[in-house]
Amino acid sequence: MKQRDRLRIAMQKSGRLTEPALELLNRCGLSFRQSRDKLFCFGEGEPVDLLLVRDDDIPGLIAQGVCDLGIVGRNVLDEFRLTTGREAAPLVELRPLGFGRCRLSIAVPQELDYQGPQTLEGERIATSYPGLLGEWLRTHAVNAGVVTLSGSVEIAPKLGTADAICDLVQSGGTLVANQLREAEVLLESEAVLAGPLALPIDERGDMLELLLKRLDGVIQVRESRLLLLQTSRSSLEAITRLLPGGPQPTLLAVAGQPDQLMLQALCAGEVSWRQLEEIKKAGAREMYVLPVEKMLA
Ligand code: PRT
Ligand code: ZN
Repeated sequence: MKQRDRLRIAMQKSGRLTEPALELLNRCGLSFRQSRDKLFCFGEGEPVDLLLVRDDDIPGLIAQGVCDLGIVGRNVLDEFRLTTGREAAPLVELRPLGFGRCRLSIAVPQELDYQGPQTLEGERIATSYPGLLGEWLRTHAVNAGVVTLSGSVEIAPKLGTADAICDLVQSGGTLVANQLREAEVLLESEAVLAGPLALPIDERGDMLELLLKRLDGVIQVRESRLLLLQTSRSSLEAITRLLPGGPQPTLLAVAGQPDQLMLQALCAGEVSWRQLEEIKKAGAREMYVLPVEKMLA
């Protein structure tokens, strides 16, 4: 691998993952100068640059060492891992990123009486994911024809080029619009940070380590809320039992009121009105739910 002192991240140029990926990198303190050809973006503060490409090219660019990291759907990464030979450098999922969620599913015509994997025996299944579908068919000992298409997979049954499809599903709206229904989920997907198995041994390795720490902080606080409230010592136990997740709360004394305490708790997820009302009933007052901006453990 060539020595380089700047980290290079490949991400989707324009598509579903572009905006959330850029926002995530910004939250990690990275900002970029957009270049005129818009393929390469120079990082302004930190030594991290971006390469904007089609999502399908991302795993290959990392495997070839052109980029050090990539932000890509697990579906694309796993398909690459299954369909490229052993000669390609092994890639790993460094972090799940919590956006771009969808699933890779087999869908069949609504009127078909689906009775499990064997229903697909001898049928033709259209997909852009021949690697993942092929693996699932082997695992379930089903002999089916795999029709590889690069797009518009969902209309294949109507056109008569396939009997079922294997495609990404999010809301399910596309399936309904094409008189199909989900029969099997092959993979739960989301955007991930992908990288090579081995870290580069130069400045990039140090930057990567720093970036992973920041990412962990950002991902953790994205869902975190800080709950503040006041309570009397006698209600403390009941209130603590109702606190939604997270580590032990911190207790602070209230000046001049020895019976009163301020409680501060980091909650792992959203705190609902229902939960707040329950905690209030148990004796809490002056409750605040605050978003967490940054966290460094
Ligand atoms: O140009 P480029 O090749 O980069 O873009 P692309 O068209 O291949 O990718 P894009 O932007 O459509 O998707 C990028 C990634 O987003 C995918 O690889 C997935 O990891 C993720 N993702 C999340 C999705 C969806 N949700 C999704 N719903 N990718 C595609 N879809 C499509 C799906 O193929 C189907 O046609 O949306 C339709 C289904 O959606 P529902 O909501 O009707 O079920
Ligand atoms: Zn693509």
